Amino acid sequence: MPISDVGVEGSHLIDLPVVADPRGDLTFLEGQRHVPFDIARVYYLYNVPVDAKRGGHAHRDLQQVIFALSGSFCILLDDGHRKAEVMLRNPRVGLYINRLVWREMGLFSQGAVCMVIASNPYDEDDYYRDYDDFLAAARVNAS
Ligand code: T46
Repeated sequence: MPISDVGVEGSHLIDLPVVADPRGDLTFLEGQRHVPFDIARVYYLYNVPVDAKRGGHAHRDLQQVIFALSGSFCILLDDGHRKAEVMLRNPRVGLYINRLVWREMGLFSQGAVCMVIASNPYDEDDYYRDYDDFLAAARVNAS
């Protein structure tokens, strides 16, 4: 399971296995094996307009791995000190996002499908939706 750092606190790309077959490729993932947490939730974005912006928040505790199952989109990451832009377009490559990382998503291609594997159930109290609140928390965390 090769991984590559993207330059923002803890975030990295995860390369999943593929079982190639003339009938079509098969990729799989397991919690604590291919993603570094027990999987509590899966959700996906689809029917996304090409000019849509999603994200615009960070999480207090949640860890996620994001995949472009179809098409492509761009994710801007920000840990309060460093920023990185990652384009996802390969369904076997996921982006792990650690807790306390601000993210913004855009540049969705027509028909893009974004699947997210998450470490916790949905909890609105886990969100920082205000950038300044996030920055304050990220700086306390880093000190
Ligand atoms: C991220 C990107 C990729 C739920 O009720 N349950 C859920 O599991 C989720 C994820 C959302 N919701 C509700 C909460 C909001 O009323 O759906 C609405 C939109 O949720 P959110 O603002 O989280 O949507 P996105 O697409 O901006 O962000 C989501 C993830 O939350 C986020 O962590 O990285 O997808």
